[in-house]
Amino acid sequence: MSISKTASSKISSQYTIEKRLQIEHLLSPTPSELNKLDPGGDVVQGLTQTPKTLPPRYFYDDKGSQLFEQICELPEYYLTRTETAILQEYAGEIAQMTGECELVELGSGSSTKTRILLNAYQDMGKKLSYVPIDVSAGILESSARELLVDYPSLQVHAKCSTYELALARLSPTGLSSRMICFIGSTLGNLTPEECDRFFSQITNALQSGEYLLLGIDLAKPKHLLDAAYNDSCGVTAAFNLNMLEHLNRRFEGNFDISEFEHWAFYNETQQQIEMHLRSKRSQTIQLRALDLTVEFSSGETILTEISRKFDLKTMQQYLQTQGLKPLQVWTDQQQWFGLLLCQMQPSVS
Ligand code: AVJ
Repeated sequence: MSISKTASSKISSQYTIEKRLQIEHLLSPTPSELNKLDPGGDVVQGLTQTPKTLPPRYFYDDKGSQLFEQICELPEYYLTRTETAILQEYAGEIAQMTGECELVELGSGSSTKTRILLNAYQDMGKKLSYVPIDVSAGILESSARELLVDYPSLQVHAKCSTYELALARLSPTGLSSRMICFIGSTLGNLTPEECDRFFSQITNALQSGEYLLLGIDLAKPKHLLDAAYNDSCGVTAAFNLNMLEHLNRRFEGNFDISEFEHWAFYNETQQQIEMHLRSKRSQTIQLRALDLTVEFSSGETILTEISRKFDLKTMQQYLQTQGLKPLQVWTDQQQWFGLLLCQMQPSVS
């Protein structure tokens, strides 16, 4: 019977999970070592400048990653749903175009969308090798284990790391090619300057002929964007405020999250969502591990995230200037989200 067969093959694959799983910690998981490797210099820098800012990667402790998963399910947050639908429709085409390749995913989170790609490569009888990269150790390990149960031939080499560190440390792939997947429009979190730096890290990590799969959120009417970042259940607000709890734990801080509020809006001129935490009153906070004292005036804000909204044509031209040739662009009927497959060009020297 096919049901019991599937069940028994899942059970037997459990024994091979440890053999097929490798987890590398490039960010130290223990706080004492963390101070050496990850001193929070970016936090000090962001909180001592005017206006104050914090890097969006501090959203993603284990709780923040869970809150983000909840955001993806919100009716107002169309991004995940739309990109998933595009992937479902075109994953076969993507696998067809690249042939066998190792999938490297930046910001893998729950790896839910990645399954669509893995299915496509599996259906074509290709070898499956996956390198998930995420700053949240909890979600990285639990998703890797779930994948290994469901894909009995999959090899996973996970890296708990920032993108920068992981890209600089990619080991050579055993497969014919490699595709870096940067989906979910995380690119939107980068300023244009950070974007240039990021693409030079990508193109350094890729060999000529290898691939980048890029998912980007597209510009659209303001009311849709404002709603997507101000959901009626308050999940986005909780996600934003959780960054302060994460900093409290990580750097011995004393932020009181009831003294801050979520504030997000679409800046049409800059074509970006700007998400802030606003201080409800004047207050002083401390981050003892960073030896940092920060004064807030009433109403003062911390910019925690920008989320840029792109244009497909401009993005293709930009990628070309970065040495990445757009091979194919896919979008949904409403043109809300875009997926681009690019190929690393030989370097002209
Ligand atoms: C994961 C960066 C794509 O910008 O939409 C969701 C994060 N912030 N709601 C985004 C986020 C607020 C998300 N990205």
